[in-house]
Amino acid sequence: MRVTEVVARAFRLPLRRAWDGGVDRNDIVVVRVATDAGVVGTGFCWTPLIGAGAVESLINADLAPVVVGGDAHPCRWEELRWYLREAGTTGLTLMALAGVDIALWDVQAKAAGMSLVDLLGRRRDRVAAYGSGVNLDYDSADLLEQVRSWVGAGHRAAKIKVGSPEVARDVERVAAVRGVLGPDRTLMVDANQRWDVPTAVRALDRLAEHDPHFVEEPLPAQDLAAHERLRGRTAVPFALGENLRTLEEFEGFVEAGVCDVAQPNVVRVGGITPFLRVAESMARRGVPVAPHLLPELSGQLALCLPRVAMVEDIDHASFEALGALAVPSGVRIGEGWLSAETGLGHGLTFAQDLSPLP
Ligand code: SMN
Ligand code: MG
Repeated sequence: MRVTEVVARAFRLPLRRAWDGGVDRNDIVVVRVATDAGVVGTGFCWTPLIGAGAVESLINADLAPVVVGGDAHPCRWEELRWYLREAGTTGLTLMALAGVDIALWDVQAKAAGMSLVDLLGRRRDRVAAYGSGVNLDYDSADLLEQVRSWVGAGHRAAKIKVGSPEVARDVERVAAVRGVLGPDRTLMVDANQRWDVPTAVRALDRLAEHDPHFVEEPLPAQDLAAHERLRGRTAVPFALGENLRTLEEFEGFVEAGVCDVAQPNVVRVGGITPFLRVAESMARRGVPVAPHLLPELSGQLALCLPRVAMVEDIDHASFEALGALAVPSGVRIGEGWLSAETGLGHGLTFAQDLSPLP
């Protein structure tokens, strides 16, 4: 089966409520891959703010001409990454590769008459999901209302932002959220790289009494040495990976003993092909994977991983909640569990009337 056409188009999806720092939208690049067997696959890239136009161009101008005419199989991933190397080997390059790779997996599953989950190998029928919000800017009342809505939806775990200018604000908010969750639900905190080592030590010393399951991205994501210094000074486990891009980076953090839960983002690592490699490597090293965001695809992958922690039910920002889908994906979250019955492929059909980038 050969590829006959690759077309990428970028779209803007406004958020219902802006995320911290005024992020008021998510952009996506939808990639259509057609084949000589008549099978058409859909891929996508996703970014909160930066890069969708560049990724769209990279796919249409540089990737499409080499993908067209070749085998419609994701095993071309290494070759395509090599081909793009002069544009860089991570960042936008990996996002562009993800768009094509996801489409090629969709093609493979559809051609086999299978769902993506069954093609990859379903290991479980459901995976635990947790409520998550980008809520550092929310006042306490809005934050607690959000957490109550997750409890009301049946979630048994929640993640909130920390990293306020004053540690005391974080302590007060985490204490209040623990009060809403009660002692038996799981509470996680995400600092989004906002701390340095001394601030992280101070904050985690005080947050520890509220029993955080983990702290996510306490420090600048690339600074392995800082994570090693912090490791010796707190007992709170570390979750990280949404800003790591390569297998080598994931393995480096795990081998340094500073990654307790790995959180690869399927788009940022370059697609399903490299995501599975990261997940397998993490499983071999005893590290559970909690795929970052994108619940409609992350959830399907999580059903197939050798070692999984949980998936993120991001508040009002799934593709379905953003109005990006023409039909429901078949991925469902309810009572704290995610399940997927997608039909053929990954089941994501993007709406025809999305707004292009201005
Ligand atoms: C996050 C990152 C990027 C976009 C939305 C949310 C956050 C998370 O760090 O882990 O949920
Ligand atoms: Mg995070």
